[in-house]
Amino acid sequence: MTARLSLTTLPAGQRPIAEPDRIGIVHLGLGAFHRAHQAVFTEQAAIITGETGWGISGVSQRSATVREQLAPQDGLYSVLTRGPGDPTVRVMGSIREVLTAPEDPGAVVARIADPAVSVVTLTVTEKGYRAAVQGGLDLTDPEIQADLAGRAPRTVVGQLAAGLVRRGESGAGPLTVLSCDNLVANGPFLRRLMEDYVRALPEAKNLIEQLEIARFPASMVDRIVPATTDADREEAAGLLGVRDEAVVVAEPFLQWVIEDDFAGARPAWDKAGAILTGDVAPWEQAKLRMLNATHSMLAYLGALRGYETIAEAVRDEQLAGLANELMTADVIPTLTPPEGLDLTAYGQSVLERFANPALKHRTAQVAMDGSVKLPVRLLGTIRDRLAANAEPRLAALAVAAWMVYVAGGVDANGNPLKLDDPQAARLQETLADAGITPGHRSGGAAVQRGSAAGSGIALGAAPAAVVGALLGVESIFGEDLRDNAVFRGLLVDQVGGLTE
Ligand code: CS2
Repeated sequence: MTARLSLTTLPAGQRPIAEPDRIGIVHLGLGAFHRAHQAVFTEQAAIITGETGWGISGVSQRSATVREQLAPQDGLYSVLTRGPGDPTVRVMGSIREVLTAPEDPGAVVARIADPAVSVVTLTVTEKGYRAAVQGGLDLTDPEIQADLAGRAPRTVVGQLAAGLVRRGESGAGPLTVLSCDNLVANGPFLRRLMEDYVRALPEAKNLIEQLEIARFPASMVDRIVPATTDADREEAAGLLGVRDEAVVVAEPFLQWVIEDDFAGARPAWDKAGAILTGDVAPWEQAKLRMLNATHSMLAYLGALRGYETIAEAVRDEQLAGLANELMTADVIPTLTPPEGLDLTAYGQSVLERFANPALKHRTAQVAMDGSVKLPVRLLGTIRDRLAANAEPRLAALAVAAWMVYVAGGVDANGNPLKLDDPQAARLQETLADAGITPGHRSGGAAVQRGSAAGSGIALGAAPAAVVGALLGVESIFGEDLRDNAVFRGLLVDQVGGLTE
């Protein structure tokens, strides 16, 4: 049997790895993305500078799986990079501790309060912030309420608030809280959620000033990191000569733009290629509205056509054309380009990255959590275009594709499409109330992959009824879009075009 990756079995060819002797960073949300992104920048910075104080304490917010993968490996794992040539593999040593929040919430708070820690980074996904549609904290969320009632905190805002309070009490010093999720103005957004949380605590008055010891810079992160499969683990084992249960897969490209607003010390991420800047907003808008929006569009349109991966979807010329038109016609007019970035060329590079056939990024993975992704990726563009009296047809098509995905529940070949979304129950109830039941195909022959015609999916209701039901979900669309006749008309046309 092949030995498991660890400090003792680490193959000679896999050094150097960073071998920090202290923990200086806490990371909330120890998924594949962090291991292929911020941890890689941290690793590279440590190797370049020789600094040994930036070990990472990674916090898994849900299951113990990540700890079970990493702990027996002394925190080591590898990144399997899949580009045009042969895949390459590299072992990382920056993660020094793995905590599982539900099992040991006290340890998480203690780590955030540790005076040796000066940075907390987060990748907890859109839904992990538990925000309400207006942008503030969702104080009706039962988990938020349970944290506010005083249990050992399990939510991200609860963990951060408890950690900051303890830092204030013990004089542990300032802290930078760096959100790395795909959200608009993620830093200020998180700061606002923290304020809402602290204000709702019984002892609010004394606590609000504790927030002042923290900074919440914004950041834009970019790297395509599909979920790891057993085949990836086999391949990594072949390349490494030892078995790595925690391997992550990524494309060669990686980018990190960070607002230069730190409360205290930080790793030399800039030496590892991160861009430190006074204004992240133009980068973040370009990335969310171009890359993430076309990703979602391709995920829904691709899944409806029966494509399993994003690469297959973008190799369909018609879908690639639609993604390109979304960027050029609807998105670019809403953007101010970051200095030195040609938006048209950026759009092309995004589609080329999606076409990477080695990545096998599943459409179903990108299609997840649409109710929290659409507002960030597409609805800002739609609002801006409507305000300019323009008709965002392509952005409406992407939203319509999501509607058909949710309301139809099957692809063009009759295979079920899974609705994996924090608001799944609510969406299904809304549809049921309107008499729409998912899971239909019209009787005709299975549609050929890549066919230009309608998908053959029957919604069991008129397009206007489906649009009416889903557009009424205020937590996604707000009142403004729900009541916008132009947008509604575009959606009805596009849903009609996508069905039958
Ligand atoms: C994707 C992103 O899963 C998704 O929704 O759009 O995770 C995307 O791969 C990254 O943002 C790329 O940086």
